[in-house]
Amino acid sequence: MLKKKFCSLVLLYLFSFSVYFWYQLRYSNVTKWSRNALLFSLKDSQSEDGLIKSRVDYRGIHLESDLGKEQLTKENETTETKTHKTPLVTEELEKCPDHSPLLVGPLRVEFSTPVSLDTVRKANPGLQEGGRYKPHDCVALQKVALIIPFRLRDEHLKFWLYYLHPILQRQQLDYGVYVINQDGDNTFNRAKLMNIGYAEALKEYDYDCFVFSDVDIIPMDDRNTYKCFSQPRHLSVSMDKYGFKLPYNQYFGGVSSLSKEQIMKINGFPNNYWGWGGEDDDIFNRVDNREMSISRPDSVVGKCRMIRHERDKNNNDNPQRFKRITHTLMTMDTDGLNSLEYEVVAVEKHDLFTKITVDVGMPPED
Ligand SMILES: [Mn+2]
Repeated sequence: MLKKKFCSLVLLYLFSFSVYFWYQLRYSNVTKWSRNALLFSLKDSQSEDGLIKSRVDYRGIHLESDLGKEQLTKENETTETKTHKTPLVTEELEKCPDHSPLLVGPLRVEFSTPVSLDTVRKANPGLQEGGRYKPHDCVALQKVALIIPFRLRDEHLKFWLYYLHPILQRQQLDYGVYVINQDGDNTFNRAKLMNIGYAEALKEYDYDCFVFSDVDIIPMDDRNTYKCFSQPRHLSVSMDKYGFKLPYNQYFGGVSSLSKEQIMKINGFPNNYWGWGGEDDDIFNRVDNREMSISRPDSVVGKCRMIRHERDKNNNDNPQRFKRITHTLMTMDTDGLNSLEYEVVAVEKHDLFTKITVDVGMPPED
């Protein structure tokens, strides 16, 4: 009898203990925390989009510092259900700030040791195919296409990619890199390649800003933002080649940026400057003729280096350039984007850039 009583007492005790234990397990904060953590980490590994991941991270940090633990659990729960219902874009990301907090200022730029594309790939894991990038924790203020007129300068292009990709990412731009490669070995036509880069990039994405850069110019300060301004911008203002100053006041060569609207206003660039020189002065005249001015960074932020090289084959001085630049006002409405003719030979999507090879034709004989 006594033994039976003892047995049921033990059973009762065991039962109540397990109920208590179950209750603890179900409702204690600590357990819930780790449960949520587990759920989120599962979701992270499932989601292809970086969006959810950063949102959850952000929430975690924000709530941890601002709210009590109880609210934290609550908030986490609402996020959990929200992300469950609409697994992708849940809430809109905020705009990136006017001045990126990621900038570091002056940079060391040198060309003595060659770099490999593999090195550049490893240093820039956030890039998408074709040399595309956008910040994952904020919405970029501008969508920038970087246009590089190109022919047979692979070594220079490696340096450009090596230095520019990290800079452009720190500048929090939504960007794509387009190498516009002139096919064949006829006379080079830089400005026409720039027109083609503009047209081809727009076929791919809704870019609102275009930065035109020579392949051999590297900025020495990441505060020199490769974006567009209220006026057309000249970015390579103090080059080592010219003793870190402008060669002349109207100089618009090297690296420049123009918004889509600014490019439309000037009918793009001239198509008939064959060979070296003059086309940048023609572009300056176009901007000037449309009552726009050139904006520039100061000479400290605007420092940049040019890779030294021999003059390319089939890019001799254009003897017509002096005469042509005196006629810009007469030619700009009929020579430009509205008269652009070319043929795309190949489009290659590389990891670090999009290469578009084009047939630009030949200079007219006269
Ligand atoms: Mn050069």
